[in-house]
Amino acid sequence: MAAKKNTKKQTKTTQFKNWIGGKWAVPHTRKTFENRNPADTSDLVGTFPASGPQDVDDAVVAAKEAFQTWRLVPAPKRAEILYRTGELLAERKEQYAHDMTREMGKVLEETRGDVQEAIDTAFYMAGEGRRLFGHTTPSELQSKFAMSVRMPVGVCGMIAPWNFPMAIPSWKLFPALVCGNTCVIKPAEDTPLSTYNLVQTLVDAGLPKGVVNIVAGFGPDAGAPLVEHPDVDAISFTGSSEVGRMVGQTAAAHFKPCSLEMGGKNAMIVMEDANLELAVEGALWGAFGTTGQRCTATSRILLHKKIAKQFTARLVERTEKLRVGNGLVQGVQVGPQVNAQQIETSERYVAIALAEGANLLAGGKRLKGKAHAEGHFFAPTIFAGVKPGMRIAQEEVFGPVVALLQFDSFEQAIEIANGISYGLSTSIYTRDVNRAYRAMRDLEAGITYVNAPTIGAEVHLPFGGVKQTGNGHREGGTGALDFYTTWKSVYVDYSDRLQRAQIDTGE
Ligand code: UN1
Repeated sequence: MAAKKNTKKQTKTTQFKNWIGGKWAVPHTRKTFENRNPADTSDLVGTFPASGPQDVDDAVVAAKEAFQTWRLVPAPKRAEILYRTGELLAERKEQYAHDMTREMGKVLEETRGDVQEAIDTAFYMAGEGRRLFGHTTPSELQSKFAMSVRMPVGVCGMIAPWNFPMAIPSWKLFPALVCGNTCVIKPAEDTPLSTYNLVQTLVDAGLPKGVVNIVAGFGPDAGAPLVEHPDVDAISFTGSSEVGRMVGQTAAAHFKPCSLEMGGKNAMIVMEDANLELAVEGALWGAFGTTGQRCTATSRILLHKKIAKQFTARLVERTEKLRVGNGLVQGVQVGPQVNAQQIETSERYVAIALAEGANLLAGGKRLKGKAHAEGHFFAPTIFAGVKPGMRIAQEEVFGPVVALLQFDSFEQAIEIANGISYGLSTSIYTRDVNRAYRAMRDLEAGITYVNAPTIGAEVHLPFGGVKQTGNGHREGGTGALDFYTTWKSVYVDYSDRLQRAQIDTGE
């Protein structure tokens, strides 16, 4: 990948190989899979290796070897490569956004935002190269110095999702790299090109060979061997709770640090004193932005009964006007779902909600017709009359489907918002400062927004959730550094005599 010529060839032929030890590697399996445009499935974006355990092993061997030199590169120097990566990504933003819309579907404005999130992460983590703070603290003994320092973990295995194809790999790779780790990343099978683009940029910015390796493929054949590999020292996974549970259990059996970021069923509370127009705008963006395919998507809207009717009418009216189509076309606001399986999930939940007695107010079906014939398009869908216990109010759909519920009091709203197994993002629209602060305190979630929808996290703050959304780790912010480093406590005794802690207390 280091040579630009090589890259061009890769792009033109659209046949990608694995990237291992600074070289393109044909998979041992000799198998490939296709990456197709979800807005037009006749458009083949590229073919990628369907790797197996041997490919994973090659990548881990390369990463393990590279770790011995990369860990010794001073952190500010490692950071300079990230800084340069940020600059190059900014230059390539338009091309990479275009590639991403083509493979993932979300509209160009949003894929630009996705690349921007990687740029932000690059600059933020580059800054960390001159911090990575530990602590110094007085020793209890004389002439003894005590400090704690951050050490890299080693080889980090990463399994990325398809909904933020560049941002989320950057949340994993950049902090890991600045801390001195080496990486093997398995991109999502729906959106591998954006990971290749990201790693290409790191390489062009001067990343030494073997420091980041890509093994493309499917979960059972490429993901599982990565999690199980004895020389992989930590695992970072973003995806479904179902797969996350398997990843976590496997990692636990090997006593491996493992960061899991999984589902959400994120509630927006709209109080009776809210700016309703603002809340409707927020709901549209939170529920149907990224076609509802965000872990932070607004999938439940809790309405105070005094404003429910008015809000609902306005939301339905605005939803029906949304332009759904190919994200590369100017004016389109909602792209396709990423693949056939996701659209089937949306259909399944529409059937479930109807059977549970919810009222379908908008959408509820696939979009056909000329503009939508070749892609996975689903109409933005609203259910009203939803009760807190219904499956449509409890389970993650990961599509453009939102459930409206009603409440009588602030206390009841908090109870409904918290009455789920997930705890990623939450939001409240109100002009009452006391309620806003109580919501910040009482909503059980890793993220709470006031007068904004449940989406829109910034990279320098911790990202992640409580309950079944995660297992306690955070991406973004300094939380990421905590995952990608391990603490070492160092004691330096300059007294020239044996001093015994807890014993030679000087009494
Ligand atoms: C996700 O929801 O899967 O906070 C990631 C946001 C984005 C990242 C979302 N910055 O909406």
